[in-house]
Formats: sequence, C-alpha cells, structure tokens
Amino acid sequence: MTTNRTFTMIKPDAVENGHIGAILEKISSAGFKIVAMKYTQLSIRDAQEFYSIHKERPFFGELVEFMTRGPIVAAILEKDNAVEDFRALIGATNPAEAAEGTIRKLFATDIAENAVHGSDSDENAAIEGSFHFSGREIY
Ligand code: RTP
Ligand code: MG
Repeated sequence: MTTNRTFTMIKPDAVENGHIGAILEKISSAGFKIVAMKYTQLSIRDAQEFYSIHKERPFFGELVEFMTRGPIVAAILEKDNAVEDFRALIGATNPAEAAEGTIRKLFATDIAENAVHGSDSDENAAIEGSFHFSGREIY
C-alpha cells in the first residue's frame, strides 16, 4: 500500500496566507485521495525529528523555527505513483524555479517558506505518515 501513498504538510506560511482551501482543491483535482488529514502544530522536538536529515544544514534552525510557528495541515494522500506525481504537482523547492501552475509557484513565498511538503521516496512517505498518524486515523 505504501507505494501508492505520499505524505504532505501545508506549511505555516500557506496556512497564515489563507491557502488551505485552494491547495486542497489542487490536490483533489490532480487525482489524489485524502486517506488521513489533521490540523495540528509541530513542537520544536517534532520538527527537529521530522527534518533530522537536514540537521547539519545551515538552514536547519530557521527551518525548525518556521515549521513550528503556527498550525499546519498534515495529510496522507493516495494515488498511483503518488510520491513522484505529488513532487511534480508541488514543483521545485525554490518557487522562483518552480514550473507554472505548481502549488509552490502559486502559493509559496520563497525557498524557505515554500507552502507545502511532499515526501521524496516511498520509504520516507511511510515513515512520515506514521510520524503523524496512527493506524486508526488512516481510512
Ligand atoms: P520538503 O522536504 O519540505 O518537501 O522540501 P524539499 O524536499 O523540496 O526540500 P528539502 O531539500 O528537503 O528541504 C526541506 C525544507 O527546508 C527548507 N529549506 N530552506 N533557506 C534555504 O536555503 C532552505 N533550503 C531548504 C524549505 O522549507 C524546504 O522545503
Ligand atoms: Mg525534502
């Protein structure tokens, strides 16, 4: 099942800017089915663990501060080829380099505050989904 799923977060910037509805509409229109979803806020410890792969990067402190400053929407999405297709839907990390029509092109602020997260592999999709949801929260 995990190969047909990915994990996403609508990040604090997009929530603050009122883009939850528009982003969910793009996700649904692209054929993704929401199988789990919650409105929540990451603690500093949560963000440090979730992004631990980046802990040596110069932007790590800024990333943790950003991701914890307000609520997010976390969701597990299902679709054939979910991980790759969702990365295509959100666009490049830096919105200035993101393709026209992608979620980051439309809604991101800059390379740091880039509106959405998308898992980068099937393995990470499964890890990240379980980080946020128990089995009873996935339908
Ligand atoms: P994500 O994991 O959130 O889907 O983003 P991504 O794969 O496109 O990018 P990644 O390299 O995994 O970076 C994770 C997040 O860290 C922030 N970032 N800031 N200031 C900077 O240069 C910088 N670079 C990355 C972004 O929020 C990025 O999405
Ligand atoms: Mg990433």
